Amino acid sequence: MLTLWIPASHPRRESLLIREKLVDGFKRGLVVPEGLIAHGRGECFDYLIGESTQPFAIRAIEAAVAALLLAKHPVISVNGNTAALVPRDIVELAREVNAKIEVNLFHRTREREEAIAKWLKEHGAVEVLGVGEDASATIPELFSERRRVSPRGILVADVVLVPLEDGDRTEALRKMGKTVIAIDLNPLSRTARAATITIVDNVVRSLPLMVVKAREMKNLDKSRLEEILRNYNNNSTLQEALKYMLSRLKELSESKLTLFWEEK
Ligand code: PTJ
Repeated sequence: MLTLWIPASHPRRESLLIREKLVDGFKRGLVVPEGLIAHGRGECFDYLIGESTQPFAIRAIEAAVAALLLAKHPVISVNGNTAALVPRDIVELAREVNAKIEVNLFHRTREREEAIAKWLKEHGAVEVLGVGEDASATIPELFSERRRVSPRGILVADVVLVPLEDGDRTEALRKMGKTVIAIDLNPLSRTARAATITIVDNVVRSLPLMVVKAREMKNLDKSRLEEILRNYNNNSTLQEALKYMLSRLKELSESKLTLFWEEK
């Protein structure tokens, strides 16, 4: 339950509410302290893109949804932050694209795996992989706890969605021949650069949008979905994200920034 009361008129209300969700997730044992630090880094990049979903992210979302709809074994990988921020959207997206949901943690403990699985089930998930003995398979060349995966999930997946990730696993999954979709506000992170498709946007906006797009795109022909995927270029997406940040900063640096009229 969120405990902080924020007036409806507060100019930073949305942002404060997102923070509160993470703090609440931390108290529930879903989020690790490192997750709170990661969120702060994300917030900074969100400022730079104007805290709104930009066209380069929408194009990446469409390509990502096309990849998920075309996949034979799509999997949504869930960590603490994602579970705390968008539990219902994870479940809905999995339903729309027929994907499995798997818990995969960098700071893995049995208690967290179970708490996250329980939380997702409370939000409608029927099955959550990657808990306890189910995470019995290993991703080669990966030494973090993220190497432990389900033989029915990430191990056999052809497409894996990894919201808020650290770079090593993305690279390892790519080396295994999988399509990796990352959601990362930092276009310069190793994850963003190693993924097949990178959605440079806040997970709180992009996952709900993926659900909407999945509902729309489900009815498209396979050939149209393949075309969307073929026309997508991740290097261009990352370049566009950086160019957007640059132009926004340039514009802001040439405008009046002080809030009071008497300040020059
Ligand atoms: O729950 P666990 O144990 O699996 O741990 C999860 C964290 C997030 C702690 C772990 O994956 C981690 O340490 O990640 P990093 O290396 O800090 O990377 C997180 C990335 O996500 C950074 O590039 C942030 O900019 C980005 N990020 C943070 N919040 C958001 C975000 N991207 C999209 N939406 C956000 N809300």
